[in-house]
Amino acid sequence: MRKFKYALGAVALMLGLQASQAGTLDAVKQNGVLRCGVTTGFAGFSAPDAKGVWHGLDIDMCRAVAAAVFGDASKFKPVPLNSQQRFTALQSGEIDLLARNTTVTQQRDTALGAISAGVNFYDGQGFLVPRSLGVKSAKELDGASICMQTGTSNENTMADWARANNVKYKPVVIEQFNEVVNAFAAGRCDVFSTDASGLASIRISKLSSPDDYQVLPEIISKEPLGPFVRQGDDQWLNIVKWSLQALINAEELGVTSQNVDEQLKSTNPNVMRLLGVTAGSGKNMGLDEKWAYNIIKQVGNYGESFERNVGQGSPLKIQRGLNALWTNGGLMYGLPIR
Ligand SMILES: N[C@@H](CCC(=O)N[C@@H](CS)C(=O)NCC(=O)O)C(=O)O
Repeated sequence: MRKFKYALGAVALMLGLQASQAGTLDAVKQNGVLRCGVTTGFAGFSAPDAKGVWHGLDIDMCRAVAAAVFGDASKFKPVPLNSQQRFTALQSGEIDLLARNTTVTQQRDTALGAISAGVNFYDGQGFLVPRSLGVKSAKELDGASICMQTGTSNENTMADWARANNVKYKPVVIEQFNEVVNAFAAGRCDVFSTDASGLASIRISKLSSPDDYQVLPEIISKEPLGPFVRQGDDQWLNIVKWSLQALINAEELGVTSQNVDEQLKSTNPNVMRLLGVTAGSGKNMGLDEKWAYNIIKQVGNYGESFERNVGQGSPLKIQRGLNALWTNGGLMYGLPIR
């Protein structure tokens, strides 16, 4: 029994070491595809269309990294994961990148073998209720049953907020996304609580009559969502981090999927560095100098991706709000590529 336990420990340690070792870029290249952890299907962020092709703001993160690494945004494989499964999949090496409405928290960044590579959507936790409940504010939720998904930051945030506001509630916590949505739609709980982006997506894409539901005005937390990688591979962390920064910088500089070829002639030093006309940034990460050019040409800039997937060009119609560029009063601020 004891021997067995030691053997098990040794295997776990080996797996841990393997998972935390550097060399993700080489492994991804060798596989010929980026394995990207996404949701099980969450419209606007990561969901398959009728033909089985995945789209969304988070899918564009997978596509951007695939474009940076392979020069081909299509070279990624979506790996659907529910909230509970996502960090284990990253730790075990099943995925190379987690791009799935995941909140950056100190605990996740330190204790789970994962590390954040930036924020691609600033969000906050909110509440979705049927209009028939007749509730106008979260403060009126005393005694309500609240649906949430297992393994989300939403469970703890809800408990903290309820305690602070003297609201008693009954948590209904379910592991599978579709099951929790169905429980809510069937009235097995009064309220759905998760990130506001999630509520907008659920309301539009999962409920048969969206107008029968409303999102309450209270946002009770900060939920900065973004991509994560495994700890222990700084080169790979940089590739994911700077792929996101390239999307944001392109929007700041007015470089789009439509004008990127024209912009190759730009004399603006920032554009020249972004597009690899002035070399350096690619070599520093072990990538082709056209890494960011390929991202912008195939994925577009952050604003294009936002509008197409979750903004005005999408059914969700989410306002830019906190996700506007800093020059427009938002928090999106491209770290300098130089
Ligand atoms: N941002 C929160 C919540 C993210 C989350 O997992 N939300 C659920 C509820 S909307 C979800 O995306 N589920 C989709 C799935 O499991 O496939 C977190 O990081 O814990």
